[in-house]
Amino acid sequence: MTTRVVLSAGSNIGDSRGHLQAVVDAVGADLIAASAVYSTPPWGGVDQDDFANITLIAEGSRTPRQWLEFCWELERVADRVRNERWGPRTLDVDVVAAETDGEPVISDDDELTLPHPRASQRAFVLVPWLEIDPDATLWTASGEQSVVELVAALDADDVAAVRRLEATP
Ligand code: PH2
Ligand code: MG
Ligand code: MG
Repeated sequence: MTTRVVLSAGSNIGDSRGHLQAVVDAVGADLIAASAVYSTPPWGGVDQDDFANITLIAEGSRTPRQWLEFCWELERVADRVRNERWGPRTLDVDVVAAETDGEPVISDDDELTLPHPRASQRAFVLVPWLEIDPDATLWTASGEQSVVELVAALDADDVAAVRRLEATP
């Protein structure tokens, strides 16, 4: 079995570029594509520094649950402290969506909710994703939607505020 995942990584404490590069390095041979680094205003209403964000596509033998645990391990290595919801962090790595043997994984597990329930509202996830997969689709409550359409439905100012920095972390 092969699982393809879309991962979103973000950082706004410490060496953000370094934390994002560590994610790319850890994915290693499973990496299909990594977006450029984007500078993005904080989403979610907490007053904090801008984030550096990347979106990755990876594929390998890990199950969706094992990809989640891989993300947690990367956060642990980055000394992530869990305090305020949507607050500042050294590194957050989320599984946005997964497909096992080409079939979308839909899960309402408390720890592994797939697709990520807020991905469709987040320009900082969707805009970098489109860079590496212009045909991307996401399963939402209203069915399968193209990421192009989801971005078009977001506030144009929020989309414009997601700024591409450079080709690698
Ligand atoms: N992560 C959050 C909350 N808000 N905003 C941006 N721009 N980027 C993030 O990665 C981010 C956020 C919690 O997961
Ligand atoms: Mg997150
Ligand atoms: Mg997270």
